[in-house]
Amino acid sequence: MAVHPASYSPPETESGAFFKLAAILLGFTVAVVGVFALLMWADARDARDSAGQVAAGAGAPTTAKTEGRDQATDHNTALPLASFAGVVPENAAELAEAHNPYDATLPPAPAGDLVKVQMTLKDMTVEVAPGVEYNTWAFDGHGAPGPIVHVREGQTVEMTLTNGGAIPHSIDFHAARIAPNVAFRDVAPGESITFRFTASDPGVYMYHCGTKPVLAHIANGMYGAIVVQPKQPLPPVDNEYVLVGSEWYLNGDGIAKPASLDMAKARARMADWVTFNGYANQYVTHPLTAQPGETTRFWVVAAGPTNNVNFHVVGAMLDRAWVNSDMTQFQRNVQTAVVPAGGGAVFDVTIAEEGLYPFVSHAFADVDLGQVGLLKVGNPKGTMSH
Ligand SMILES: [Cu+2]
Repeated sequence: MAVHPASYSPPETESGAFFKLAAILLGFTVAVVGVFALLMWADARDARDSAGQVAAGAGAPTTAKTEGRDQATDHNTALPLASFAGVVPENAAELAEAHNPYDATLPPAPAGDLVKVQMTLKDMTVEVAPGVEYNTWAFDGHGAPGPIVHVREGQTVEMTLTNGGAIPHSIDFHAARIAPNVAFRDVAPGESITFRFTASDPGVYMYHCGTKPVLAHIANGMYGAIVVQPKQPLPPVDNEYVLVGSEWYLNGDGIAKPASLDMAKARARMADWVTFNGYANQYVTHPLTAQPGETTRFWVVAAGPTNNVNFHVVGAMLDRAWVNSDMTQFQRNVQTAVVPAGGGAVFDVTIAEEGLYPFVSHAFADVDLGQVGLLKVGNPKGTMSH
């Protein structure tokens, strides 16, 4: 019986010697690359630290105006980045039940040619997951997202933004064709801006603060949705919900004290929580509803700052999908449609059978971080098993 050694060593031959030499050279190369990588890392770290100092207004007196910026940029000096994904207090289930969900129902569009929209910016602490608090810069005391704006195609929107926060902010409507340097300019704390635009493009659009660094302002909750109802009426439906996808990057778990933005994590796309309408899993605990045989219309915006929403309803089809908010045509029977960060889309879903139908971003890392809800059709017994 032949005995097989645990590891096979070929006899030393000419090619064996060649491989040995190659291995030595390879080892040397790896060492050199390693040293270079280390130098580059140190360099990047220096660059980032000095960028942070610039953004924080180094040398400027510390005022309320700079404190907000410090919050966005200053603490992000420690590597490696720590994740607080899924970290909730022990009574999270209870807190989730007690949470008052963001009302996803599309509000009616006002009548008349002119729609006046007023929002006051406010720095406020909100919950982004059960027992997880976060310091937002919020549109109109809503936390995030800001209020749903609903207008009709052809109406004039008069937007007045009052900055009740500590640093300059602005508001950028993707539904507007307008000179951004004028309408979307920064508004100093305590001041207001008013501008008008015609809602000439139907669909669902993102609005957000466009003040630099935009990544920080959106990540801090400064976004919302505006629905522009087409002149040519859409097929009638029974329920209409607005969902704004977004993600949160925390510099702490937000349990003992509210978390703020970790800018390094936002740059690295390392979200702790990903949500529909600002709070992880809120429509799992408090499902959206429909009756069997009804059609539900979802107006979906991906606010990001960075993530798309890969919209999918488990157990159903997107019977009509106005992809990219192009309201001139729809696709039929779509399984999953991408709503790009900064984009919107409209989906009609008809469900015949009673049950619990999860709606998700089918990028499942985001489901794991909270971007999932339920459409409860009829009065099914029990809960989702997955
Ligand atoms: Cu802002």
